[in-house]
Amino acid sequence: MSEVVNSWNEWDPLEEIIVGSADGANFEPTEPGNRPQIRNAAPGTPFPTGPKSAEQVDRANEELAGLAEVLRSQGVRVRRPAPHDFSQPVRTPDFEVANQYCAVCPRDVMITVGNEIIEATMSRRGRYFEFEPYRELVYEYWNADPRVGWTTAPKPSMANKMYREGFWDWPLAERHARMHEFEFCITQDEVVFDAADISRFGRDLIVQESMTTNRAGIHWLRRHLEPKGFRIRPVHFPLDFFPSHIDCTFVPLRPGLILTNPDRPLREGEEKLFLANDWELVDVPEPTTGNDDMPEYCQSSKWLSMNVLSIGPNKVVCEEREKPLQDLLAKLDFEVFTIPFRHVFEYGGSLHCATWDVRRTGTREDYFPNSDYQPLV
Ligand code: DAV
Repeated sequence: MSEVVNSWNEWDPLEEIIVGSADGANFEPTEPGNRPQIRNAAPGTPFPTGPKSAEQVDRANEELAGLAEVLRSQGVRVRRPAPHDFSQPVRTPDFEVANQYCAVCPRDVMITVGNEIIEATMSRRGRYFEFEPYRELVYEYWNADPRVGWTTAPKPSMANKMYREGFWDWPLAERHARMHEFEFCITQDEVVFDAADISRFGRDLIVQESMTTNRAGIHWLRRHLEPKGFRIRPVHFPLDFFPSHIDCTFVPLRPGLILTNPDRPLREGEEKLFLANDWELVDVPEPTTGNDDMPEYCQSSKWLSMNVLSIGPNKVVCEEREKPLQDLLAKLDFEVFTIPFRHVFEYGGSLHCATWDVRRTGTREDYFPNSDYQPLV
């Protein structure tokens, strides 16, 4: 029997995946790690709190069901998170937050690394317990196959001292001056990472330093995964002043091909590893919708356009309005499936974010044979 949990990269033929759900979703709370803002609203306009409206939830759920449908039509087994009441507050000895967020973006929380499921530490208070809607599935996989590994990364305190709250008020000039320091709203004292800052390439995990993943988080990943034969390679995108999650910036689609974001080049020198191993970096076209025209509660950038999902090394799902990107993908020999997905944007992501793949056909390959890597031990 093949492994119940088996996914080594972002592009191998997809067999089983979790598609998020907007049921019970709430507005993300304002907290030291997050300052959500209504787009184009007057400064100081408060961001809504509490549950999202039934219409908002239904519209997103309809699009998520559309994604599930396309995946099923391609022979993929689709699973969904368990219902969860995100209007519950969270109170720990270190913090209190009035409500939680949603289960639309499992990608941010859960990651499959080969035959192991890892639950990320998370970086925001409203998402502290976001693993809960996935636990039933995790138990199912874990019970079904003794080869399934299951790790929960250490929970950070998320106390005030974990955050640098001044970050949100830095003027642009200061951001620019600090852009090479990679210091954002979280400090370096505790282990912090969101799963979506990681991109899987077989033996290698490419991890972005960001507002949601710090150097201690990357160090924990190294200590945990290097003994299992993985290499953890941090990357940086200095022109992204609010980096969070790598999948709108650097998106591998098959061996040798990575979609890149023309506004967010890699730190100088970091491209060498990819070029030396025959990876082509291809800039995506300008998104069809500018930042000012994104949905009003959406906290992500226009680059959700490139948040595509691979069904296999020659099949991708792309948002229906992103015609220029669809054309590029077709030119690169992909079969492109298109679906509407814009009502999902206000829940933190697009097609890749809203999923968590647990099984793809394939094994662990070395896509970077040409590199020197110094493990910690
Ligand atoms: O570019 O706004 C959004 C990714 C959210 N999961 C961006 C990143």
